[in-house]
Amino acid sequence: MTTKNDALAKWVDEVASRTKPDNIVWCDGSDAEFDRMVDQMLDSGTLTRLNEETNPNCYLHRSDPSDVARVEHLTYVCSKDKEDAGPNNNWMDPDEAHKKVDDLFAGCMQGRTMYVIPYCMGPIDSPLSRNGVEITDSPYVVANMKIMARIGAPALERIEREGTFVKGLHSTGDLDPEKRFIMHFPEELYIKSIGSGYGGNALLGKKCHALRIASWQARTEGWLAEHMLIVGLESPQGETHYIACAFPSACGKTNLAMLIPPEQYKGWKVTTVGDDICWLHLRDDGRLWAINPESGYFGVVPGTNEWSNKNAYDTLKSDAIFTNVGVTENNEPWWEEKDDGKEPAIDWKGNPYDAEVGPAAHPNSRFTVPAKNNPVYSPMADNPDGVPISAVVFGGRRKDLAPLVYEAKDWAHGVLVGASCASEMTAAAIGGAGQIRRDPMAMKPFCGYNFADYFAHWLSFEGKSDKLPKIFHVNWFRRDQDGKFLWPGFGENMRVLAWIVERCGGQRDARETPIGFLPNVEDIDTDGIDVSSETMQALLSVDPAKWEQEMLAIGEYFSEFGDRMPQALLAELDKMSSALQSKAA
Ligand code: OXD
Ligand code: MN
Repeated sequence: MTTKNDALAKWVDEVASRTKPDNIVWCDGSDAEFDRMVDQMLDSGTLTRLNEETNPNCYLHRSDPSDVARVEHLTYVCSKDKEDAGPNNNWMDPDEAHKKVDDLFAGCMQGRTMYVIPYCMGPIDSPLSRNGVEITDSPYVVANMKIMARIGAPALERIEREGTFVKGLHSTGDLDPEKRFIMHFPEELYIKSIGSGYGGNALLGKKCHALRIASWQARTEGWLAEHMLIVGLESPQGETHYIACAFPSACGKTNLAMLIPPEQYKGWKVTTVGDDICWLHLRDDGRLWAINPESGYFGVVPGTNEWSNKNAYDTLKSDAIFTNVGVTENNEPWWEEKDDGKEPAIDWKGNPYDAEVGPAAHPNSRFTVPAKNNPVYSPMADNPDGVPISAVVFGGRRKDLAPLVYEAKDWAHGVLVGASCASEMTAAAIGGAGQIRRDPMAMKPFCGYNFADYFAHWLSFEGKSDKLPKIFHVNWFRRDQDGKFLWPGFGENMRVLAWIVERCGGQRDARETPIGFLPNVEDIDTDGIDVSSETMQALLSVDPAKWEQEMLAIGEYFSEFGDRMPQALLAELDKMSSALQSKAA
């Protein structure tokens, strides 16, 4: 296979002459090709087959122990003007960045095969989808890309028809953390990633293209590329609302997207459109329509069990590539809180398991699995038009301050709510786990341009439609003084989603506070869960003094963006601060 697209053919030649692979394979995306990749990795020891009876067609990959998460400190946005990347990104001059990585790419594929993977982010027949081509020397990347995106012949046809694609060059190099870089050149629609095989660094369609490059493109073209799950909620009356939720990495997006409603909500039907990324377009009807650019899930494994998320648990029983989990004596995959009554024998590094040494599964161990395995997969995920969004929900992991749920007063206030999100960091990125950091719209690691411009872009939607989604904020992670979670989470989050949907349908009133509209305590159904009305009061409390402190911290954070910060957002912050002050007075 080769291509009729001259730019692509030329780029492949150029890369080959720099990287010097032994041979070049154009990926057709077929099942036979996937099987060939797997066989090759089984032969080389890159993969091992898991227990065929309990986990058919499932494999384990153990990564280099230094290569287990995204590397934000080695991820750069290399725009021509440093200010365009903003203080939220590491920046390097594009010429310098190209030179730096090109030197590392020189000859790096000697003795290896170079794979050319044409892919399409989004349904293959959707005008909202975008094309890309990833060149890689990793069969693990080829197999995972087949799960995560629409790859191969249909994508190449689309590229040849449309003539445009994002270029992504990847090599595992020698996995030396000192020679690891994830570089983005937004003006050239080019990504160069070397030295890592980890999903977020190496499956270039995902974070690098569908968020960093796409967010830049979205701004210039008038749409939004967001770190959001998309879930469909059909009420017992048969009305479906789609909601898009932005939570930082490893804060439960996959769980929420596949939620199983508790007994009291059995009349509701929950379906998954996406679990990580959402592209939003304003259509002529004035509504924001969303597609999920991905076709698979790259989810966090630990904590997944039959009780926390049976849908996810069932989804990954077959056809999954596990990375960095433990195994039992019986060769079944094992992870912390799997709660299946079995014991790990070998840990994620391949050593005999010893609880004293560390967990069996790495805290950021992952599964890659086709979305269609999900028992509640929404066929709308393949709809070329996407789905209309009724509510946008922001959130984070905060042990205090933020109530269980509140609703922004209007779009501009909602943008402030999103822009001021903060969260405890998790194992999804190297370094800093547990520390609170500002993570606007859960996009801190993923926005490919200056956050000040990004906030202005979000604000710009206000005047364009009066049918924009309502904006909410949730916090499933509030704790009591002993550090115990106040809210049970998982499927019980349905109780909060139901309130959100009812607010969207105008069926519920709420109490107005300086931070937004909060539920009346009795409007969140606690029937069947062990949450007392005092706990509910605590979950829905707003402490004006603490919030005033928060306003100062937000103001300080915004000041990092200097004059570029939109005045309208600062005005929203002032409005909220004054409302809090008059409440406290
Ligand atoms: C992810 C992440 O893998 O956000 O989705 O890190
Ligand atoms: Mn993510």
